[in-house]
This record gives sequence, structure tokens and C-alpha cells, in this order.
Amino acid sequence: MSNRRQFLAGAGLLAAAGAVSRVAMAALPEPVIQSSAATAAPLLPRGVTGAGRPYDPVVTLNGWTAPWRMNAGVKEFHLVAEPVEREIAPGMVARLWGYNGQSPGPTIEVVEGDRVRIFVTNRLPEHTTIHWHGQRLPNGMDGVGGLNQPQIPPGKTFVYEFVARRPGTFMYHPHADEMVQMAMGMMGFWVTHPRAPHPHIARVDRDFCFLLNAYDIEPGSYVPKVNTMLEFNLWTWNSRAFPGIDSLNVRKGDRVRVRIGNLTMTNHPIHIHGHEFEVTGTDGGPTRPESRWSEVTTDIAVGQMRQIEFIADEEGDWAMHCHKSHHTMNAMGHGVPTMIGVDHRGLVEGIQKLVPDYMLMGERGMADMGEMEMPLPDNTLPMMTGQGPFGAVEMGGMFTVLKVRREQKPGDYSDPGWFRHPPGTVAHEWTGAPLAEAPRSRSAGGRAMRRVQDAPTVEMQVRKPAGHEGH
Ligand SMILES: [Cu+2]
Repeated sequence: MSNRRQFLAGAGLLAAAGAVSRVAMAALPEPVIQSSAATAAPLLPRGVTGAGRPYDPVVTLNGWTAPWRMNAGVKEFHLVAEPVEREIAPGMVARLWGYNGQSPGPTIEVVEGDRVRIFVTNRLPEHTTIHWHGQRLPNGMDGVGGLNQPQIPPGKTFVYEFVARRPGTFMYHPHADEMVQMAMGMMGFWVTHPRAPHPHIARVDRDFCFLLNAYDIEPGSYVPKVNTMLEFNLWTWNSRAFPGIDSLNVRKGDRVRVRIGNLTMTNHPIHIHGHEFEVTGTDGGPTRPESRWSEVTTDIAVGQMRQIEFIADEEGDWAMHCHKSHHTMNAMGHGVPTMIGVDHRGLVEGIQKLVPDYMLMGERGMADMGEMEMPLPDNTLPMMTGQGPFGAVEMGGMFTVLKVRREQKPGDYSDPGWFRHPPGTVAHEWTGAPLAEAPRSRSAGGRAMRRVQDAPTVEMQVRKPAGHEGH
């Protein structure tokens, strides 16, 4: 097995494809296995003899694009469905199922009109298929096990072949034991680039893509619960949770496209700070320009893809996240009561003498959680975490940062670090005369609510698992 680094180092591989013997081309293409969850540089098709038509490649957030070989004019890919280990964020690894070493699988990029042949090898313990979500293709290539094809048994390789007929953004995932296999992380992105200038597809400076996915992984364990229907506890982009999601690094003035597909079981209103955007495409294709309007949040329903575009003309570090606030938190114990306003002075110290691990959560709100040194089970992310230049960011899950910089070079996707704000442009403490006592209405309805002194105490105990094997 070669890895991605070796592949890029030997970029001549594609070039050499034409010179490879007929025997080699009759064999399966060597699958390329990715071992890292880092965002890979775009796979540039230009200047590679025999690689097919040129296009402007995408950047898969915390992902990569599958290399291919040309075989008598057909673009050949090899996907291997297999168990993988995916780092969700530093400090947590999940045991998932995916493709070619990762979940999600590699992004597949082709050009409108390409004939594509995809070899799918099944190294899972059960049968699988791949459905090519949104594509125009022969019915027998649509990948619904039992309906369009026999299931792919463990150990076997099947071949899919069709022409990528329309440009757009698509997804792939199993249509076999579908709930389980998608709950385990089996999915990937597919981009068909236009073959010629398209009236409804702009050329952009940066083109990002990622999938929304979700897991139910008990704190302290590694494998998702596969029978969960709605109560997922880990909300991820490309199987990464904040602070494990890479930032989107762009140059000031860039036209930026972000393609976002939703393969979770709920909708996600995706929100970007500091800019307005337009939805320029769905998995049905590019939207007509007269149908577009400005938004700062777009809801992406289950099984949908939304392609958004904007000019990144405001410098800074702009939050980009799902607007369901519990989707920007990592897994937590269930049943934590609301403690805001409950007076329990002296209680914790007394109980800790008897139960050393005892903690009372959320007395002043939950913000303490962002900085607290909690006794967490192994392989578990803090519920609210991440450090910014001004302290704890108190986020998790579906959250990252759009970094817009004047000095970012074209084609440079590296992280420029934190934004340096011009003097006088950061919210700051008022140091003038303090506020006098606020005037209050004397009518009954306007009176401030009286503090309840004798509220019943609600307790919660956080336990360290003893000798937890994490399986
Ligand atoms: Cu969400």
C-alpha cells in the first residue's frame, strides 16, 4: 500500500500510466490509502499527461481527493470499503468504517463527460454497495443492493461504470445495511467539474467541500452506536469535531465556494459570520442566477447538498458553524440539570470530603466548562473546548473559522495564525464611571424576580470509569 505522500512525491505515476503495459492496465488499479486526517493540498490535474481534461480542483476539509489512472480514455478509481481509525480531534480516535483508510472516503473529482470506472473492494465484515447520490446513470449502476445489483460480498470487488453527465456536487454512500454503514462513517464527496465555461457556474479562487455527519459515541468508548436514530452526541464535518476541523484560509477579495452535503439524520443551518453568501447550487445542479438571494445562514436538510459562494472581503477570523447550538458542543453526560441561580455555597466542599470526584455543574451558566479541568474518560473530547487568542472559545462539534487575510498568497491554504486586529477595533472594557443603580418599574409586572433562597438542591456526580477498556 502506498500512501498519499508517496503518491504526490511520485506525481509521475499518472504521467506514466500511458506507458504501463497492457497487463498492468488489465489489473486492478492500486488503491491509494490515506493515513492522515489533515487537509490535503488540491490535486492539480494540470500538466499531467494523460490525466484527462483540466479543471479547477476542490479542497476537501480534513480530507483528500482520490488519484486516478487513465485506461484507454476511462478514468479509473479504486475505493476500498474497510474499517478505519479516524482522529475526530486531537485526544479522540473513533473506530469507524470508511474508504481507503479514512472516513469520509476520498473526494472523487471528474469532468463533465468523463467516462468513469470505479472499482469497489469490500473489506468489511458484511456486504455493501455504493450509491452515487444525485448522478444521472444507467439504473444498474445506481447501487441499491437487491434492487439494482447483487450485494458486494466481503472480499469481493465490483465495478461501476458510467459517464459523468452533468456538472455538479454529489455524494456517495452505501445503499446496503444503510443505517448501520452510514452511522459507522461510510460516505464521500463527488465533484463533477464543467467541461467548458458554464453560464451558471462561476470560476472561483477557493473551492472547499465537506460532508456533515454525526456519531453516537459514548464518552470513553471508540465505536459508534449503530442503532441510534436521532440522539447523536458527536456532530462532525468530515468526521472531525472542533477544534479538530481545519480553518478555511482565504485571501482577501477571493471568490470562495463551499460545497456542503448533509448525510446526518437532521438538518443543519450553516452560518458564516461577517459576510453574506448566495446558494449557487444544490445536488440538482447550479441554481439559476435570478433564483439567488443573500443569506448568512442556509439550512441544509437531510440528504441535501448546498453550494454557497461569497466574496471574502472582510479581513479577520470569522466563525463558521451550525446554528443549532447543541451541535457546537461535544458529547456530554445526559440528564445534567439546569443549575443557574441555585445557591449551593459550601455544598461541594462538604461532599468532596466523602466523594472526591464529586462536581456540581453549571452554577453560573455552563461557561466554566470551557476552562475547567474535568476528569474525563479516556478518548473523550471536552464538551466545550478550543483556545483562541482571547481565551477559551467554548465550542465543539460543527464549528470552525474562516480566516480572511490580505497577505494570504493565491493557492496557499496554510493557516495564517490568529488575526491581528488594527488598533481600536476590538471590543473592550468600559473604564469610565460605573453604571448607577438601574431604575426599575414600580408596577408588579416589572419588578425584578426575587431570588429563591431555598431552592431544592439538584446534584450530579461525574465518575471516572475504572479500568475502562474502551471497546
Ligand atoms: Cu447542526
